Amino acid sequence: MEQTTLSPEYRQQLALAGLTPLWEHLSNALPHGRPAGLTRANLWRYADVRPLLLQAGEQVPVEKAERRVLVLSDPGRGPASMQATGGVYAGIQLILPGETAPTHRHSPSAARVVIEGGGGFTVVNGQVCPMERGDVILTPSGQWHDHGHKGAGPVTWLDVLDLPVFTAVEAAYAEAGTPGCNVEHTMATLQSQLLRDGLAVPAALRRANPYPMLRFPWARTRAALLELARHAPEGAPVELTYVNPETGESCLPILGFTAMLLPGGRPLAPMQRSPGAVFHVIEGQGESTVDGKTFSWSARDTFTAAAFAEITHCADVHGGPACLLRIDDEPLHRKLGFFQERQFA
Ligand code: GTQ
Repeated sequence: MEQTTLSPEYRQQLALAGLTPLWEHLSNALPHGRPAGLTRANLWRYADVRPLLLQAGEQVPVEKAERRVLVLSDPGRGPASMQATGGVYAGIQLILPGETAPTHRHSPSAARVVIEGGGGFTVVNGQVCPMERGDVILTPSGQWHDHGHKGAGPVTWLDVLDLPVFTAVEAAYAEAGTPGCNVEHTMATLQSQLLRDGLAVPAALRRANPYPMLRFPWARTRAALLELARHAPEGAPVELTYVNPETGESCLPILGFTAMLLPGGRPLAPMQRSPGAVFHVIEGQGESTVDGKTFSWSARDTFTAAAFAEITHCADVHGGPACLLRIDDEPLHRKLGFFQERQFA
Protein backbone atom coordinates (compact mmCIF):
# COMPACT_ATOMS: atom_id res chain seq x y z
CA MET A 1 0.00 0.00 0.00
CA GLU A 2 1.28 3.47 -0.80
CA GLN A 3 0.26 6.73 0.82
CA THR A 4 -2.76 6.30 3.13
CA THR A 5 -5.24 8.85 4.35
CA LEU A 6 -4.08 9.38 7.88
CA SER A 7 -5.21 12.44 9.72
CA PRO A 8 -2.54 15.15 10.02
CA GLU A 9 -2.91 15.01 13.81
CA TYR A 10 -2.18 11.26 13.83
CA ARG A 11 0.85 11.76 11.54
CA GLN A 12 2.19 14.37 13.88
CA GLN A 13 1.65 12.12 16.91
CA LEU A 14 3.56 9.33 15.17
CA ALA A 15 6.43 11.62 14.22
CA LEU A 16 6.68 12.99 17.75
CA ALA A 17 6.76 9.43 19.11
CA GLY A 18 9.55 8.42 16.69
CA LEU A 19 7.27 6.05 14.78
CA THR A 20 6.44 5.59 11.09
CA PRO A 21 3.77 3.41 9.47
CA LEU A 22 5.33 0.39 7.76
CA TRP A 23 2.52 0.03 5.24
CA GLU A 24 3.63 3.22 3.49
CA HIS A 25 7.22 1.97 3.10
CA LEU A 26 6.99 -1.78 2.83
CA SER A 27 7.28 -2.09 -0.94
CA ASN A 28 10.25 0.30 -0.96
CA ALA A 29 12.00 -1.53 1.84
CA LEU A 30 11.26 -4.95 0.38
CA PRO A 31 10.74 -4.54 -3.36
CA HIS A 32 8.91 -7.31 -5.14
CA GLY A 33 10.83 -10.07 -6.91
CA ARG A 34 14.37 -8.66 -6.96
CA PRO A 35 16.42 -6.05 -5.13
CA ALA A 36 15.94 -2.47 -6.32
CA GLY A 37 19.64 -1.58 -6.24
CA LEU A 38 21.07 1.83 -6.99
CA THR A 39 24.18 0.55 -8.74
CA ARG A 40 24.47 1.74 -12.33
CA ALA A 41 26.88 -0.37 -14.40
CA ASN A 42 29.80 1.75 -15.53
CA LEU A 43 33.17 1.49 -17.29
CA TRP A 44 36.30 3.33 -16.13
CA ARG A 45 38.93 3.23 -18.87
CA TYR A 46 42.43 3.34 -17.46
CA ALA A 47 43.46 5.62 -20.34
CA ASP A 48 40.98 8.19 -18.98
CA VAL A 49 41.83 7.74 -15.28
CA ARG A 50 45.63 7.68 -15.61
CA PRO A 51 46.22 11.33 -16.70
CA LEU A 52 43.87 12.55 -13.96
CA LEU A 53 45.69 10.45 -11.40
CA LEU A 54 49.07 11.78 -12.56
CA GLN A 55 47.73 15.33 -12.08
CA ALA A 56 46.86 14.39 -8.50
CA GLY A 57 50.48 13.25 -8.25
CA GLU A 58 51.58 16.79 -9.10
CA GLN A 59 49.05 18.61 -6.97
CA VAL A 60 48.63 16.45 -3.87
CA PRO A 61 51.54 15.38 -1.67
CA VAL A 62 51.10 11.82 -0.44
CA GLU A 63 51.73 12.80 3.21
CA LYS A 64 48.83 15.25 2.95
CA ALA A 65 46.49 12.89 1.14
CA GLU A 66 47.44 9.84 3.25
CA ARG A 67 46.27 7.83 0.24
CA ARG A 68 46.37 9.39 -3.25
CA VAL A 69 43.32 7.71 -4.71
CA LEU A 70 40.62 8.54 -7.25
CA VAL A 71 37.47 6.72 -6.17
CA LEU A 72 35.40 4.85 -8.78
CA SER A 73 32.20 6.57 -7.86
CA ASP A 74 28.99 4.73 -8.85
CA PRO A 75 27.01 7.07 -11.14
CA GLY A 76 23.82 5.51 -9.77
CA ARG A 77 24.47 6.98 -6.35
CA GLY A 78 24.97 10.63 -7.22
CA PRO A 79 28.11 12.73 -6.97
CA ALA A 80 31.00 11.75 -4.68
CA SER A 81 29.62 8.31 -3.96
CA MET A 82 32.18 6.28 -2.03
CA GLN A 83 31.22 2.99 -3.57
CA ALA A 84 31.29 1.20 -6.91
CA THR A 85 28.55 -1.33 -6.07
CA GLY A 86 26.32 -2.00 -3.06
CA GLY A 87 29.07 -3.85 -1.24
CA VAL A 88 32.33 -2.78 -2.83
CA TYR A 89 34.40 0.40 -2.65
CA ALA A 90 36.94 0.72 -5.48
CA GLY A 91 39.57 3.33 -6.22
CA ILE A 92 42.80 3.72 -8.17
CA GLN A 93 45.85 4.67 -6.14
CA LEU A 94 49.07 6.32 -7.29
CA ILE A 95 52.45 6.26 -5.63
CA LEU A 96 55.51 7.94 -7.10
CA PRO A 97 59.15 6.87 -6.78
CA GLY A 98 60.54 7.32 -3.29
CA GLU A 99 57.15 8.06 -1.72
CA THR A 100 55.61 6.28 1.25
CA ALA A 101 51.87 6.17 1.91
CA PRO A 102 51.96 6.31 5.72
CA THR A 103 51.18 3.40 8.02
CA HIS A 104 47.60 3.03 9.17
CA ARG A 105 45.01 0.37 9.82
CA HIS A 106 41.25 0.29 9.54
CA SER A 107 38.25 -1.84 10.30
CA PRO A 108 37.34 -2.60 6.66
CA SER A 109 39.48 -5.11 4.77
CA ALA A 110 41.20 -4.04 1.59
CA ALA A 111 42.89 -5.67 -1.37
CA ARG A 112 45.05 -4.23 -4.12
CA VAL A 113 45.20 -5.36 -7.73
CA VAL A 114 48.40 -4.02 -9.26
CA ILE A 115 47.86 -2.11 -12.50
CA GLU A 116 51.08 -0.42 -13.53
CA GLY A 117 54.74 -0.04 -12.67
CA GLY A 118 57.55 -1.86 -10.96
CA GLY A 119 59.21 -1.45 -7.60
CA GLY A 120 56.06 -0.82 -5.56
CA PHE A 121 55.47 -2.77 -2.38
CA THR A 122 52.94 -2.98 0.44
CA VAL A 123 53.99 -3.85 3.97
CA VAL A 124 51.25 -5.68 5.90
CA ASN A 125 51.92 -6.31 9.59
CA GLY A 126 55.59 -6.10 8.69
CA GLN A 127 55.35 -8.56 5.82
CA VAL A 128 56.77 -7.04 2.64
CA CYS A 129 54.59 -7.85 -0.39
CA PRO A 130 56.17 -6.92 -3.73
CA MET A 131 53.63 -5.47 -6.18
CA GLU A 132 53.80 -6.86 -9.67
CA ARG A 133 51.19 -6.37 -12.36
CA GLY A 134 48.02 -8.36 -11.67
CA ASP A 135 49.06 -9.41 -8.16
CA VAL A 136 46.33 -9.37 -5.53
CA ILE A 137 47.57 -8.24 -2.11
CA LEU A 138 45.34 -8.35 0.96
CA THR A 139 45.38 -5.91 3.84
CA PRO A 140 42.83 -7.55 6.14
CA SER A 141 40.77 -5.77 8.79
CA GLY A 142 42.90 -4.29 11.56
CA GLN A 143 46.31 -5.06 10.04
CA TRP A 144 48.88 -2.25 9.85
CA HIS A 145 49.90 -1.38 6.33
CA ASP A 146 51.81 1.16 4.31
CA HIS A 147 52.88 1.39 0.68
CA GLY A 148 56.30 2.25 -0.76
CA HIS A 149 58.01 2.55 -4.12
CA LYS A 150 61.69 1.98 -4.79
CA GLY A 151 61.46 1.81 -8.60
CA ALA A 152 61.06 4.39 -11.35
CA GLY A 153 57.89 5.86 -12.85
CA PRO A 154 54.38 5.79 -11.43
CA VAL A 155 53.01 2.71 -9.65
CA THR A 156 49.22 2.35 -9.65
CA TRP A 157 46.78 -0.21 -8.41
CA LEU A 158 43.08 -0.83 -7.95
CA ASP A 159 42.03 -0.70 -4.30
CA VAL A 160 38.91 -2.57 -3.24
CA LEU A 161 37.47 -2.42 0.25
CA ASP A 162 34.35 -3.72 1.97
CA LEU A 163 33.89 -0.16 3.22
CA PRO A 164 30.20 0.20 2.16
CA VAL A 165 29.30 -2.72 4.44
CA PHE A 166 31.28 -1.27 7.35
CA THR A 167 29.67 2.12 6.77
CA ALA A 168 26.19 0.55 6.69
CA VAL A 169 26.71 -1.15 10.05
CA GLU A 170 28.46 1.90 11.55
CA ALA A 171 31.74 0.06 11.96
CA ALA A 172 34.08 2.02 9.65
CA TYR A 173 37.09 3.71 11.25
CA ALA A 174 40.87 3.99 10.91
CA GLU A 175 43.89 4.55 13.14
CA ALA A 176 47.18 6.21 12.27
CA GLY A 177 50.31 4.15 12.80
CA THR A 178 52.89 4.90 15.47
CA PRO A 179 56.64 4.46 14.98
CA GLY A 180 57.55 0.78 14.85
CA CYS A 181 53.95 -0.54 14.69
CA ASN A 182 54.25 -2.16 11.26
CA VAL A 183 56.70 -4.84 12.31
CA GLU A 184 57.12 -8.34 11.10
CA HIS A 185 55.27 -11.19 12.77
CA THR A 186 57.98 -13.70 11.95
CA MET A 187 55.77 -16.74 12.47
CA ALA A 188 53.11 -15.37 10.14
CA THR A 189 55.70 -14.69 7.45
CA LEU A 190 57.05 -18.21 7.86
CA GLN A 191 53.52 -19.60 7.67
CA SER A 192 52.77 -17.83 4.39
CA GLN A 193 56.09 -18.92 2.89
CA LEU A 194 55.46 -22.53 3.85
CA LEU A 195 51.90 -22.46 2.52
CA ARG A 196 53.12 -20.99 -0.74
CA ASP A 197 55.53 -23.87 -1.11
CA GLY A 198 52.81 -26.39 -0.26
CA LEU A 199 54.53 -27.52 2.94
CA ALA A 200 53.46 -27.96 6.54
CA VAL A 201 52.62 -24.94 8.68
CA PRO A 202 53.82 -24.07 12.19
CA ALA A 203 51.53 -26.12 14.46
CA ALA A 204 50.94 -23.22 16.81
CA LEU A 205 49.61 -21.07 13.99
CA ARG A 206 47.46 -23.68 12.32
CA ARG A 207 44.13 -22.00 11.57
CA ALA A 208 44.92 -19.45 14.27
CA ASN A 209 45.70 -16.82 11.67
CA PRO A 210 42.63 -16.14 9.51
CA TYR A 211 44.81 -14.57 6.79
CA PRO A 212 47.70 -16.96 6.20
CA MET A 213 48.18 -15.78 2.60
CA LEU A 214 48.46 -12.08 1.84
CA ARG A 215 49.86 -12.06 -1.69
CA PHE A 216 48.44 -13.92 -4.69
CA PRO A 217 50.99 -13.49 -7.49
CA TRP A 218 49.43 -13.05 -10.93
CA ALA A 219 52.12 -15.12 -12.66
CA ARG A 220 50.94 -18.22 -10.81
CA THR A 221 47.23 -17.51 -11.23
CA ARG A 222 47.75 -16.88 -14.94
CA ALA A 223 49.64 -20.12 -15.46
CA ALA A 224 46.91 -22.00 -13.58
CA LEU A 225 44.16 -20.39 -15.69
CA LEU A 226 45.90 -21.43 -18.91
CA GLU A 227 46.32 -24.95 -17.58
CA LEU A 228 42.69 -25.08 -16.46
CA ALA A 229 41.56 -23.83 -19.88
CA ARG A 230 43.34 -26.78 -21.52
CA HIS A 231 41.34 -29.23 -19.41
CA ALA A 232 37.97 -27.50 -18.97
CA PRO A 233 35.08 -28.83 -21.06
CA GLU A 234 34.23 -26.74 -24.14
CA GLY A 235 32.21 -23.67 -23.15
CA ALA A 236 32.65 -24.17 -19.39
CA PRO A 237 33.80 -21.11 -17.45
CA VAL A 238 37.52 -21.07 -16.64
CA GLU A 239 37.61 -19.51 -13.20
CA LEU A 240 39.86 -19.58 -10.14
CA THR A 241 38.69 -18.41 -6.73
CA TYR A 242 41.15 -16.88 -4.29
CA VAL A 243 40.95 -18.81 -1.03
CA ASN A 244 42.52 -19.15 2.37
CA PRO A 245 44.72 -22.19 1.62
CA GLU A 246 44.21 -23.64 5.12
CA THR A 247 40.42 -23.59 5.10
CA GLY A 248 39.39 -23.35 1.45
CA GLU A 249 37.16 -20.44 2.47
CA SER A 250 37.25 -17.09 0.70
CA CYS A 251 40.49 -15.20 1.36
CA LEU A 252 38.61 -12.28 2.97
CA PRO A 253 35.37 -12.48 4.98
CA ILE A 254 33.24 -10.15 2.85
CA LEU A 255 34.97 -9.71 -0.50
CA GLY A 256 35.39 -12.48 -3.06
CA PHE A 257 38.00 -12.63 -5.82
CA THR A 258 37.69 -14.74 -8.95
CA ALA A 259 40.13 -14.74 -11.85
CA MET A 260 38.51 -15.71 -15.15
CA LEU A 261 39.89 -16.54 -18.56
CA LEU A 262 37.78 -15.70 -21.60
CA PRO A 263 38.75 -17.50 -24.79
CA GLY A 264 38.93 -15.16 -27.83
CA GLY A 265 35.77 -14.87 -29.90
CA ARG A 266 33.54 -17.06 -27.75
CA PRO A 267 30.78 -15.20 -25.89
CA LEU A 268 30.16 -16.34 -22.35
CA ALA A 269 26.95 -15.70 -20.40
CA PRO A 270 27.68 -16.37 -16.74
CA MET A 271 24.85 -16.94 -14.27
CA GLN A 272 23.07 -13.92 -12.87
CA ARG A 273 24.42 -13.52 -9.35
CA SER A 274 22.98 -11.85 -6.29
CA PRO A 275 26.06 -9.70 -5.52
CA GLY A 276 26.96 -6.74 -7.72
CA ALA A 277 30.50 -6.95 -9.08
CA VAL A 278 33.59 -5.01 -10.07
CA PHE A 279 35.45 -6.48 -13.06
CA HIS A 280 39.07 -5.53 -13.62
CA VAL A 281 40.74 -6.43 -16.92
CA ILE A 282 44.22 -7.81 -16.33
CA GLU A 283 45.01 -8.89 -19.88
CA GLY A 284 43.48 -8.81 -23.34
CA GLN A 285 40.60 -6.93 -24.88
CA GLY A 286 36.98 -7.51 -25.62
CA GLU A 287 33.53 -6.36 -24.66
CA SER A 288 30.91 -7.07 -22.06
CA THR A 289 27.21 -6.32 -22.12
CA VAL A 290 25.80 -5.59 -18.68
CA ASP A 291 22.02 -5.18 -18.43
CA GLY A 292 21.91 -4.03 -22.05
CA LYS A 293 24.88 -1.65 -21.85
CA THR A 294 27.96 -2.63 -23.88
CA PHE A 295 31.44 -1.81 -22.62
CA SER A 296 34.48 -2.24 -24.89
CA TRP A 297 37.44 -2.85 -22.65
CA SER A 298 41.14 -3.51 -22.74
CA ALA A 299 43.82 -4.33 -20.19
CA ARG A 300 43.72 -2.16 -17.01
CA ASP A 301 40.09 -1.05 -17.45
CA THR A 302 37.49 -1.58 -14.73
CA PHE A 303 33.70 -1.95 -15.03
CA THR A 304 30.82 -2.73 -12.71
CA ALA A 305 27.59 -4.72 -12.72
CA ALA A 306 24.59 -4.42 -10.40
CA ALA A 307 23.02 -7.23 -8.35
CA PHE A 308 21.54 -9.95 -10.60
CA ALA A 309 22.86 -8.22 -13.72
CA GLU A 310 22.51 -9.98 -17.06
CA ILE A 311 26.04 -10.18 -18.36
CA THR A 312 27.76 -11.50 -21.46
CA HIS A 313 31.53 -11.28 -21.88
CA CYS A 314 33.44 -11.79 -25.10
CA ALA A 315 37.18 -11.48 -25.62
CA ASP A 316 38.25 -10.26 -29.08
CA VAL A 317 38.74 -13.09 -31.51
CA HIS A 318 42.18 -11.83 -32.58
CA GLY A 319 43.44 -10.72 -29.19
CA GLY A 320 43.92 -14.21 -27.72
CA PRO A 321 42.31 -14.99 -24.39
CA ALA A 322 41.46 -12.21 -21.95
CA CYS A 323 41.79 -12.40 -18.17
CA LEU A 324 39.43 -10.57 -15.85
CA LEU A 325 39.31 -10.42 -12.10
CA ARG A 326 35.82 -10.30 -10.60
CA ILE A 327 35.58 -8.70 -7.16
CA ASP A 328 32.27 -8.91 -5.36
CA ASP A 329 30.68 -9.49 -1.97
CA GLU A 330 29.77 -13.14 -2.58
CA PRO A 331 31.31 -14.35 0.73
CA LEU A 332 29.05 -11.92 2.59
CA HIS A 333 25.99 -13.04 0.62
CA ARG A 334 26.84 -16.65 1.55
CA LYS A 335 27.24 -15.75 5.22
CA LEU A 336 23.86 -14.03 5.08
CA GLY A 337 22.42 -17.36 3.92
CA PHE A 338 21.29 -15.66 0.76
CA PHE A 339 23.74 -16.07 -2.12
CA GLN A 340 21.83 -16.80 -5.35
CA GLU A 341 22.71 -17.63 -8.93
CA ARG A 342 20.25 -17.85 -11.83
CA GLN A 343 20.74 -18.88 -15.42
CA PHE A 344 19.43 -16.13 -17.67
CA ALA A 345 20.47 -17.04 -21.19
O1 GTQ B 1 45.71 2.06 0.76
O2 GTQ B 1 45.11 1.83 2.81
O3 GTQ B 1 41.59 3.35 -1.66
O4 GTQ B 1 42.96 3.07 3.59
C1 GTQ B 1 41.03 3.69 0.60
C2 GTQ B 1 41.38 3.62 1.93
C3 GTQ B 1 43.16 2.80 0.00
C4 GTQ B 1 44.87 2.17 1.65
C5 GTQ B 1 41.93 3.28 -0.35
C6 GTQ B 1 42.63 3.13 2.29
C7 GTQ B 1 43.52 2.71 1.32
